[in-house]
Amino acid sequence: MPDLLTITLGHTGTMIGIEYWKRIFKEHERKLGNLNEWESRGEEDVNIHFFWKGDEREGKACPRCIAIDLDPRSIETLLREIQIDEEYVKGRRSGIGGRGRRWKKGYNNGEVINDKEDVMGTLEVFSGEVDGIIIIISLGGGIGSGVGSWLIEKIRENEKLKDKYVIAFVVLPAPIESKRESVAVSPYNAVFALNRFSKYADVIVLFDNQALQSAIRRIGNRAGVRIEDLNPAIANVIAIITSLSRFPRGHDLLNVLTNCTPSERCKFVIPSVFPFPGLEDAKGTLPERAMNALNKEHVLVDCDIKSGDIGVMSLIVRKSGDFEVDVIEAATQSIGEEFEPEMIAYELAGAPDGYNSEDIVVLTNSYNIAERLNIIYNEAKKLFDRNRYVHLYVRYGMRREDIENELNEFKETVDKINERGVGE
Ligand SMILES: Nc1nc2c(ncn2[C@@H]2O[C@H](COP(=O)(O)OP(=O)(O)OP(=O)(O)O)[C@@H](O)[C@H]2O)c(=O)[nH]1
Ligand SMILES: [Mg+2]
Repeated sequence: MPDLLTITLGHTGTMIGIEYWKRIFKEHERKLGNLNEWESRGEEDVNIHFFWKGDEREGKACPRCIAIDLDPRSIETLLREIQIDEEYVKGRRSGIGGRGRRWKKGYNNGEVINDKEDVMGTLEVFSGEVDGIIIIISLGGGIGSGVGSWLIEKIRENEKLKDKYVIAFVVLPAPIESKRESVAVSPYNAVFALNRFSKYADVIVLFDNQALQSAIRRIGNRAGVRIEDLNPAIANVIAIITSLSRFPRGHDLLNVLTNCTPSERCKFVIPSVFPFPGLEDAKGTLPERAMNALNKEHVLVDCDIKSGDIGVMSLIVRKSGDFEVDVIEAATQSIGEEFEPEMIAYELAGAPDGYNSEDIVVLTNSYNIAERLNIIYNEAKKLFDRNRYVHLYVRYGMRREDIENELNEFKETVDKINERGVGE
Protein backbone atom coordinates (compact mmCIF):
# COMPACT_ATOMS: atom_id res chain seq x y z
CA MET A 1 0.00 0.00 0.00
CA PRO A 2 1.59 3.31 -1.00
CA ASP A 3 2.37 5.96 1.60
CA LEU A 4 1.32 9.45 0.64
CA LEU A 5 2.16 13.02 1.59
CA THR A 6 -0.59 15.59 1.04
CA ILE A 7 0.16 19.25 0.25
CA THR A 8 -2.60 21.85 0.31
CA LEU A 9 -2.00 25.26 -1.24
CA GLY A 10 -3.94 28.52 -1.17
CA HIS A 11 -7.41 29.22 0.13
CA THR A 12 -9.28 26.55 -1.80
CA GLY A 13 -6.62 23.89 -1.22
CA THR A 14 -6.62 24.61 2.50
CA MET A 15 -10.41 24.58 2.78
CA ILE A 16 -10.77 21.31 0.88
CA GLY A 17 -7.88 19.94 2.96
CA ILE A 18 -9.70 20.76 6.20
CA GLU A 19 -12.80 18.86 5.05
CA TYR A 20 -10.68 15.98 3.81
CA TRP A 21 -8.64 15.55 6.99
CA LYS A 22 -11.70 15.93 9.24
CA ARG A 23 -13.28 13.17 7.25
CA ILE A 24 -10.35 10.79 7.34
CA PHE A 25 -9.60 11.44 11.02
CA LYS A 26 -13.16 10.29 11.61
CA GLU A 27 -12.79 7.22 9.43
CA HIS A 28 -9.62 6.11 11.24
CA GLU A 29 -10.55 7.42 14.68
CA ARG A 30 -11.20 4.10 16.38
CA LYS A 31 -7.85 2.70 15.39
CA LEU A 32 -5.67 5.77 15.70
CA GLY A 33 -5.36 6.11 19.47
CA ASN A 34 -1.83 6.78 20.56
CA LEU A 35 0.68 5.98 17.85
CA ASN A 36 3.44 5.34 20.41
CA GLU A 37 1.47 2.47 21.89
CA TRP A 38 0.56 1.15 18.51
CA GLU A 39 4.19 1.27 17.37
CA SER A 40 5.37 -0.52 20.48
CA ARG A 41 2.92 -3.31 19.74
CA GLY A 42 4.65 -3.59 16.36
CA GLU A 43 1.34 -3.92 14.56
CA GLU A 44 1.04 -3.41 10.85
CA ASP A 45 -1.57 -0.72 10.53
CA VAL A 46 -2.83 1.08 7.49
CA ASN A 47 -3.00 4.35 9.42
CA ILE A 48 0.70 4.87 9.00
CA HIS A 49 0.13 5.38 5.30
CA PHE A 50 -1.54 8.71 5.94
CA PHE A 51 -0.84 9.74 9.51
CA TRP A 52 2.33 9.91 11.43
CA LYS A 53 3.49 10.71 14.89
CA GLY A 54 3.64 14.48 15.15
CA ASP A 55 6.61 15.76 17.16
CA GLU A 56 4.55 18.19 19.19
CA ARG A 57 1.64 15.87 19.76
CA GLU A 58 3.00 13.46 22.35
CA GLY A 59 2.51 10.48 20.15
CA LYS A 60 -0.88 11.51 18.81
CA ALA A 61 -1.57 11.06 15.13
CA CYS A 62 -0.72 13.97 12.88
CA PRO A 63 -1.87 14.12 9.27
CA ARG A 64 1.05 13.66 6.92
CA CYS A 65 0.32 17.00 5.33
CA ILE A 66 2.02 20.27 4.51
CA ALA A 67 -0.28 23.31 4.27
CA ILE A 68 0.89 26.47 2.50
CA ASP A 69 -0.92 29.79 2.18
CA LEU A 70 -0.20 33.48 2.53
CA ASP A 71 -3.71 34.22 3.67
CA PRO A 72 -3.71 33.94 7.49
CA ARG A 73 -7.47 33.48 7.60
CA SER A 74 -7.24 30.08 5.88
CA ILE A 75 -4.29 29.04 8.02
CA GLU A 76 -5.99 30.14 11.25
CA THR A 77 -9.02 28.06 10.32
CA LEU A 78 -6.82 25.07 9.52
CA LEU A 79 -4.96 25.25 12.83
CA ARG A 80 -8.26 25.54 14.67
CA GLU A 81 -9.88 22.58 12.94
CA ILE A 82 -7.09 20.05 12.38
CA GLN A 83 -4.42 18.50 14.61
CA ILE A 84 -1.34 19.47 12.67
CA ASP A 85 2.15 20.45 13.84
CA GLU A 86 2.95 24.14 13.20
CA GLU A 87 6.16 23.00 11.55
CA TYR A 88 4.13 21.67 8.63
CA VAL A 89 2.20 24.88 8.14
CA LYS A 90 4.01 27.34 5.87
CA GLY A 91 3.26 30.88 4.79
CA ARG A 92 1.52 33.42 6.93
CA ARG A 93 -0.18 32.27 10.11
CA SER A 94 -1.36 35.58 11.51
CA GLY A 95 -1.74 39.26 10.71
CA ILE A 96 -3.03 40.52 7.43
CA GLY A 97 -2.45 38.75 4.20
CA GLY A 98 -3.98 39.10 0.88
CA ARG A 99 -5.02 37.52 -2.27
CA GLY A 100 -2.16 37.65 -4.75
CA ARG A 101 -4.45 36.64 -7.58
CA ARG A 102 -1.61 36.47 -10.14
CA TRP A 103 0.22 33.29 -11.14
CA LYS A 104 3.57 35.02 -11.43
CA LYS A 105 3.28 36.66 -8.03
CA GLY A 106 2.43 33.26 -6.52
CA TYR A 107 5.29 31.62 -8.42
CA ASN A 108 7.79 34.18 -7.06
CA ASN A 109 6.32 33.72 -3.59
CA GLY A 110 7.11 30.00 -3.75
CA GLU A 111 10.79 30.92 -3.56
CA VAL A 112 10.20 33.52 -0.83
CA ILE A 113 8.27 31.07 1.39
CA ASN A 114 10.93 28.43 0.78
CA ASP A 115 13.75 30.78 1.79
CA LYS A 116 11.99 31.58 5.05
CA GLU A 117 10.48 28.23 5.92
CA ASP A 118 12.39 25.57 4.04
CA VAL A 119 9.42 24.03 2.26
CA MET A 120 11.63 21.71 0.20
CA GLY A 121 13.59 20.59 3.27
CA THR A 122 10.32 19.66 4.97
CA LEU A 123 9.24 17.70 1.90
CA GLU A 124 12.57 15.91 1.87
CA VAL A 125 12.03 14.76 5.46
CA PHE A 126 9.15 12.69 4.14
CA SER A 127 10.97 11.51 1.02
CA GLY A 128 12.18 8.27 2.56
CA GLU A 129 8.72 7.22 3.67
CA VAL A 130 6.33 8.26 0.92
CA ASP A 131 5.70 6.86 -2.55
CA GLY A 132 3.42 9.59 -3.75
CA ILE A 133 2.52 13.23 -3.23
CA ILE A 134 -1.02 14.60 -3.39
CA ILE A 135 -1.39 18.31 -4.22
CA ILE A 136 -4.77 19.99 -3.65
CA ILE A 137 -5.30 23.41 -5.30
CA SER A 138 -7.57 25.65 -7.31
CA LEU A 139 -6.14 27.32 -10.39
CA GLY A 140 -8.12 30.57 -10.49
CA GLY A 141 -6.08 32.45 -7.87
CA GLY A 142 -2.39 33.17 -7.39
CA ILE A 143 -1.17 30.77 -4.69
CA GLY A 144 -2.70 27.52 -5.91
CA SER A 145 -1.64 28.15 -9.51
CA GLY A 146 1.67 29.96 -8.87
CA VAL A 147 3.12 28.32 -5.75
CA GLY A 148 1.72 25.03 -7.11
CA SER A 149 3.70 25.49 -10.35
CA TRP A 150 6.85 26.44 -8.45
CA LEU A 151 6.46 23.43 -6.17
CA ILE A 152 5.93 20.83 -8.85
CA GLU A 153 8.98 22.12 -10.76
CA LYS A 154 11.07 21.90 -7.57
CA ILE A 155 9.82 18.37 -6.86
CA ARG A 156 10.98 17.24 -10.29
CA GLU A 157 14.40 18.91 -9.83
CA ASN A 158 14.97 17.40 -6.38
CA GLU A 159 17.09 14.24 -6.23
CA LYS A 160 15.09 12.79 -3.33
CA LEU A 161 11.65 13.66 -4.64
CA LYS A 162 11.80 13.65 -8.41
CA ASP A 163 10.54 10.07 -8.83
CA LYS A 164 7.56 10.39 -6.52
CA TYR A 165 4.16 9.84 -8.09
CA VAL A 166 2.36 13.20 -8.08
CA ILE A 167 -1.44 13.28 -7.96
CA ALA A 168 -2.97 16.73 -8.43
CA PHE A 169 -6.57 17.42 -7.36
CA VAL A 170 -7.37 20.63 -9.18
CA VAL A 171 -10.36 22.98 -9.13
CA LEU A 172 -10.69 24.70 -12.51
CA PRO A 173 -11.88 28.31 -12.68
CA ALA A 174 -15.39 28.77 -14.06
CA PRO A 175 -15.51 30.44 -17.48
CA ILE A 176 -15.48 34.25 -17.13
CA GLU A 177 -18.45 34.30 -19.49
CA SER A 178 -20.52 32.30 -17.01
CA LYS A 179 -20.29 35.29 -14.62
CA ARG A 180 -19.63 32.78 -11.84
CA GLU A 181 -15.89 33.36 -11.67
CA SER A 182 -14.64 35.87 -9.14
CA VAL A 183 -11.08 36.18 -10.49
CA ALA A 184 -10.89 38.16 -13.75
CA VAL A 185 -7.37 36.91 -14.57
CA SER A 186 -8.17 33.25 -13.80
CA PRO A 187 -7.80 32.06 -17.43
CA TYR A 188 -4.14 33.20 -17.45
CA ASN A 189 -3.43 31.63 -14.06
CA ALA A 190 -5.00 28.34 -15.14
CA VAL A 191 -3.11 28.18 -18.47
CA PHE A 192 0.27 28.88 -16.86
CA ALA A 193 -0.32 26.33 -14.09
CA LEU A 194 -1.77 23.66 -16.38
CA ASN A 195 1.36 23.91 -18.53
CA ARG A 196 3.44 22.82 -15.52
CA PHE A 197 1.00 20.29 -14.15
CA SER A 198 0.45 18.57 -17.48
CA LYS A 199 4.22 18.26 -17.83
CA TYR A 200 5.17 17.25 -14.30
CA ALA A 201 2.18 15.67 -12.53
CA ASP A 202 1.43 12.00 -13.12
CA VAL A 203 -2.32 12.48 -12.98
CA ILE A 204 -4.58 15.53 -12.71
CA VAL A 205 -8.05 14.93 -11.27
CA LEU A 206 -10.25 17.89 -12.22
CA PHE A 207 -13.22 19.51 -10.50
CA ASP A 208 -15.50 22.25 -11.82
CA ASN A 209 -17.23 24.46 -9.29
CA GLN A 210 -20.01 25.09 -11.79
CA ALA A 211 -20.75 21.41 -12.29
CA LEU A 212 -20.75 20.81 -8.54
CA GLN A 213 -22.91 23.84 -7.85
CA SER A 214 -25.59 22.78 -10.34
CA ALA A 215 -25.49 19.20 -9.05
CA ILE A 216 -25.96 20.20 -5.42
CA ARG A 217 -28.69 22.64 -6.36
CA ARG A 218 -30.56 20.07 -8.43
CA ILE A 219 -30.17 17.09 -6.15
CA GLY A 220 -30.31 18.90 -2.83
CA ASN A 221 -33.03 21.22 -4.08
CA ARG A 222 -31.22 24.20 -2.62
CA ALA A 223 -31.41 27.63 -4.12
CA GLY A 224 -28.23 29.32 -2.95
CA VAL A 225 -25.25 26.98 -2.93
CA ARG A 226 -22.21 28.86 -1.62
CA ILE A 227 -18.75 28.11 -2.92
CA GLU A 228 -17.63 26.73 0.45
CA ASP A 229 -20.49 24.20 0.32
CA LEU A 230 -18.61 22.52 -2.52
CA ASN A 231 -15.57 21.65 -0.44
CA PRO A 232 -17.09 18.70 1.47
CA ALA A 233 -18.29 17.28 -1.87
CA ILE A 234 -14.78 17.54 -3.34
CA ALA A 235 -13.21 16.15 -0.14
CA ASN A 236 -15.66 13.24 -0.31
CA VAL A 237 -14.43 12.26 -3.77
CA ILE A 238 -10.77 12.58 -2.75
CA ALA A 239 -11.47 10.47 0.35
CA ILE A 240 -13.14 7.75 -1.72
CA ILE A 241 -10.19 7.69 -4.11
CA THR A 242 -7.55 7.58 -1.35
CA SER A 243 -9.53 4.98 0.59
CA LEU A 244 -8.01 2.58 -1.93
CA SER A 245 -4.83 3.13 0.09
CA ARG A 246 -6.30 3.63 3.52
CA PHE A 247 -8.06 0.34 4.08
CA PRO A 248 -7.02 -3.25 3.61
CA ARG A 249 -8.30 -5.12 0.57
CA GLY A 250 -8.31 -1.97 -1.50
CA HIS A 251 -6.66 -2.06 -4.90
CA ASP A 252 -3.39 -0.14 -5.12
CA LEU A 253 -4.18 3.56 -5.55
CA LEU A 254 -1.11 4.43 -7.59
CA ASN A 255 -1.66 1.49 -9.93
CA VAL A 256 -5.28 2.48 -10.41
CA LEU A 257 -4.33 6.05 -11.30
CA THR A 258 -1.50 4.91 -13.58
CA ASN A 259 -3.97 2.74 -15.45
CA CYS A 260 -6.28 5.74 -15.84
CA THR A 261 -3.57 7.70 -17.63
CA PRO A 262 -1.94 5.30 -20.09
CA SER A 263 -0.72 8.12 -22.29
CA GLU A 264 1.41 11.18 -21.53
CA ARG A 265 -0.94 12.89 -23.94
CA CYS A 266 -3.88 13.07 -21.58
CA LYS A 267 -3.21 13.00 -17.85
CA PHE A 268 -6.57 14.59 -17.08
CA VAL A 269 -9.17 12.55 -15.27
CA ILE A 270 -12.84 13.44 -14.78
CA PRO A 271 -14.42 12.17 -11.57
CA SER A 272 -18.08 11.36 -11.19
CA VAL A 273 -19.74 10.19 -7.99
CA PHE A 274 -22.85 8.54 -6.60
CA PRO A 275 -24.36 9.25 -4.13
CA PHE A 276 -23.75 12.80 -2.93
CA PRO A 277 -23.68 12.14 0.82
CA GLY A 278 -26.48 13.84 2.66
CA LEU A 279 -28.25 14.78 -0.56
CA GLU A 280 -29.48 11.46 -1.91
CA ASP A 281 -30.01 7.82 -0.99
CA ALA A 282 -28.12 5.12 -2.78
CA LYS A 283 -31.13 3.18 -4.03
CA GLY A 284 -31.24 0.63 -6.84
CA THR A 285 -28.97 -2.20 -7.91
CA LEU A 286 -25.23 -1.62 -8.19
CA PRO A 287 -25.30 -1.48 -12.03
CA GLU A 288 -28.12 1.09 -11.81
CA ARG A 289 -26.22 3.16 -9.29
CA ALA A 290 -23.00 2.97 -11.27
CA MET A 291 -24.92 4.24 -14.30
CA ASN A 292 -26.36 7.01 -12.10
CA ALA A 293 -22.82 8.10 -11.27
CA LEU A 294 -22.42 8.89 -14.95
CA ASN A 295 -25.57 10.99 -15.26
CA LYS A 296 -24.71 14.56 -16.10
CA GLU A 297 -25.41 15.88 -12.59
CA HIS A 298 -22.92 13.45 -11.09
CA VAL A 299 -20.05 14.28 -13.44
CA LEU A 300 -17.93 16.85 -11.60
CA VAL A 301 -16.43 18.57 -14.64
CA ASP A 302 -18.42 20.42 -17.29
CA CYS A 303 -17.55 17.86 -19.90
CA ASP A 304 -19.79 15.62 -21.93
CA ILE A 305 -18.82 12.01 -21.32
CA LYS A 306 -19.97 10.39 -24.52
CA SER A 307 -19.62 7.00 -26.00
CA GLY A 308 -16.65 6.64 -28.32
CA ASP A 309 -14.69 9.55 -26.83
CA ILE A 310 -13.27 7.76 -23.85
CA GLY A 311 -9.79 6.29 -23.41
CA VAL A 312 -10.15 4.73 -19.97
CA MET A 313 -12.84 4.34 -17.32
CA SER A 314 -12.18 3.09 -13.84
CA LEU A 315 -15.09 2.23 -11.57
CA ILE A 316 -14.27 2.46 -7.85
CA VAL A 317 -16.71 0.74 -5.48
CA ARG A 318 -16.26 1.50 -1.81
CA LYS A 319 -17.99 -0.21 1.10
CA SER A 320 -17.27 -2.01 4.33
CA GLY A 321 -17.54 -5.80 4.42
CA ASP A 322 -17.36 -8.23 1.53
CA PHE A 323 -17.69 -7.36 -2.12
CA GLU A 324 -19.93 -9.19 -4.54
CA VAL A 325 -17.54 -9.31 -7.41
CA ASP A 326 -20.12 -10.74 -9.85
CA VAL A 327 -22.36 -7.74 -9.33
CA ILE A 328 -19.46 -5.31 -9.71
CA GLU A 329 -18.45 -7.05 -12.91
CA ALA A 330 -22.01 -6.72 -14.20
CA ALA A 331 -21.95 -2.98 -13.41
CA THR A 332 -18.61 -2.62 -15.20
CA GLN A 333 -20.03 -4.43 -18.20
CA SER A 334 -23.13 -2.22 -18.37
CA ILE A 335 -20.97 0.90 -18.29
CA GLY A 336 -18.67 -0.59 -20.91
CA GLU A 337 -21.58 -1.29 -23.24
CA GLU A 338 -23.07 2.16 -22.78
CA PHE A 339 -19.92 4.29 -23.00
CA GLU A 340 -17.59 2.09 -25.06
CA PRO A 341 -14.29 3.18 -23.53
CA GLU A 342 -11.10 1.80 -25.02
CA MET A 343 -10.33 0.30 -21.61
CA ILE A 344 -12.44 -0.27 -18.49
CA ALA A 345 -11.64 -1.68 -15.05
CA TYR A 346 -13.17 -1.88 -11.61
CA GLU A 347 -11.45 -1.25 -8.31
CA LEU A 348 -12.44 -2.23 -4.78
CA ALA A 349 -11.97 0.16 -1.88
CA GLY A 350 -12.41 -0.73 1.77
CA ALA A 351 -14.12 1.31 4.48
CA PRO A 352 -14.27 1.30 8.29
CA ASP A 353 -16.61 -1.17 10.01
CA GLY A 354 -20.11 0.20 10.11
CA TYR A 355 -19.57 2.56 7.17
CA ASN A 356 -23.10 2.66 5.91
CA SER A 357 -22.69 3.94 2.42
CA GLU A 358 -21.75 2.16 -0.77
CA ASP A 359 -19.91 4.76 -2.78
CA ILE A 360 -19.25 4.74 -6.47
CA VAL A 361 -16.69 6.96 -8.13
CA VAL A 362 -15.94 6.64 -11.82
CA LEU A 363 -12.67 8.11 -13.08
CA THR A 364 -12.88 8.85 -16.79
CA ASN A 365 -10.06 9.79 -19.11
CA SER A 366 -12.04 11.36 -21.94
CA TYR A 367 -10.68 13.07 -25.04
CA ASN A 368 -13.60 15.49 -24.72
CA ILE A 369 -11.75 17.19 -21.90
CA ALA A 370 -10.01 19.08 -24.72
CA GLU A 371 -13.24 21.08 -25.20
CA ARG A 372 -13.29 22.18 -21.56
CA LEU A 373 -9.60 23.09 -21.63
CA ASN A 374 -10.15 24.98 -24.87
CA ILE A 375 -12.62 27.27 -23.13
CA ILE A 376 -9.84 28.28 -20.72
CA TYR A 377 -7.40 28.73 -23.61
CA ASN A 378 -9.81 30.84 -25.66
CA GLU A 379 -10.58 33.11 -22.73
CA ALA A 380 -6.90 33.62 -21.96
CA LYS A 381 -6.11 34.23 -25.63
CA LYS A 382 -8.90 36.75 -25.93
CA LEU A 383 -7.58 38.68 -22.92
CA PHE A 384 -4.06 38.56 -24.34
CA ASP A 385 -5.07 39.72 -27.82
CA ARG A 386 -6.73 42.73 -26.23
CA ASN A 387 -3.69 43.29 -24.03
CA ARG A 388 -5.86 42.95 -20.94
CA TYR A 389 -4.13 42.48 -17.58
CA VAL A 390 -0.78 41.74 -19.25
CA HIS A 391 0.87 44.48 -17.16
CA LEU A 392 -0.14 42.66 -13.97
CA TYR A 393 2.19 39.83 -14.95
CA VAL A 394 4.89 42.03 -16.48
CA ARG A 395 5.14 43.76 -13.11
CA TYR A 396 6.29 40.50 -11.56
CA GLY A 397 8.85 39.64 -14.22
CA MET A 398 7.02 38.02 -17.15
CA ARG A 399 7.51 39.38 -20.64
CA ARG A 400 4.75 39.69 -23.18
CA GLU A 401 6.38 36.99 -25.30
CA ASP A 402 6.55 34.68 -22.26
CA ILE A 403 2.78 34.88 -22.01
CA GLU A 404 2.44 34.22 -25.72
CA ASN A 405 4.71 31.18 -25.45
CA GLU A 406 2.70 29.86 -22.52
CA LEU A 407 -0.50 30.20 -24.55
CA ASN A 408 1.04 28.37 -27.51
CA GLU A 409 2.31 25.57 -25.29
CA PHE A 410 -1.11 25.09 -23.74
CA LYS A 411 -2.78 25.06 -27.14
CA GLU A 412 -0.39 22.29 -28.21
CA THR A 413 -1.32 20.20 -25.15
CA VAL A 414 -5.01 20.60 -25.93
CA ASP A 415 -4.52 19.80 -29.63
CA LYS A 416 -2.61 16.63 -28.75
CA ILE A 417 -5.51 15.41 -26.61
CA ASN A 418 -7.77 16.10 -29.54
CA GLU A 419 -5.65 13.81 -31.72
CA ARG A 420 -6.91 10.97 -29.53
CA GLY A 421 -5.51 7.46 -29.32
CA VAL A 422 -4.40 5.82 -26.12
CA GLY A 423 -0.93 4.90 -27.40
CA GLU A 424 1.93 7.33 -27.54
N1 LIG B 1 -14.25 24.75 -4.58
C1 LIG B 1 -13.91 25.96 -4.11
N2 LIG B 1 -13.49 26.91 -4.95
C2 LIG B 1 -13.14 28.11 -4.45
C3 LIG B 1 -13.24 28.40 -3.06
N3 LIG B 1 -12.84 29.69 -2.88
C4 LIG B 1 -12.49 30.17 -4.09
N4 LIG B 1 -12.68 29.24 -5.06
C5 LIG B 1 -12.34 29.35 -6.48
O1 LIG B 1 -10.92 29.27 -6.54
C6 LIG B 1 -10.36 30.33 -7.32
C7 LIG B 1 -9.65 31.32 -6.42
O2 LIG B 1 -8.67 30.63 -5.77
P1 LIG B 1 -8.26 30.84 -4.23
O3 LIG B 1 -8.09 29.47 -3.67
O4 LIG B 1 -9.13 31.80 -3.52
O5 LIG B 1 -6.84 31.52 -4.47
P2 LIG B 1 -5.45 31.22 -3.83
O6 LIG B 1 -4.89 29.97 -4.38
O7 LIG B 1 -5.57 31.34 -2.35
O8 LIG B 1 -4.56 32.42 -4.42
P3 LIG B 1 -4.64 34.01 -4.14
O9 LIG B 1 -5.26 34.57 -5.35
O10 LIG B 1 -3.21 34.42 -4.06
O11 LIG B 1 -5.37 34.22 -2.89
C8 LIG B 1 -11.50 30.91 -8.05
O12 LIG B 1 -11.63 30.21 -9.27
C9 LIG B 1 -12.70 30.67 -7.13
O13 LIG B 1 -13.86 30.56 -7.87
C10 LIG B 1 -13.70 27.36 -2.19
O14 LIG B 1 -13.80 27.49 -0.97
N5 LIG B 1 -14.02 26.17 -2.78
MG1 LIG C 1 -5.70 33.15 -1.23
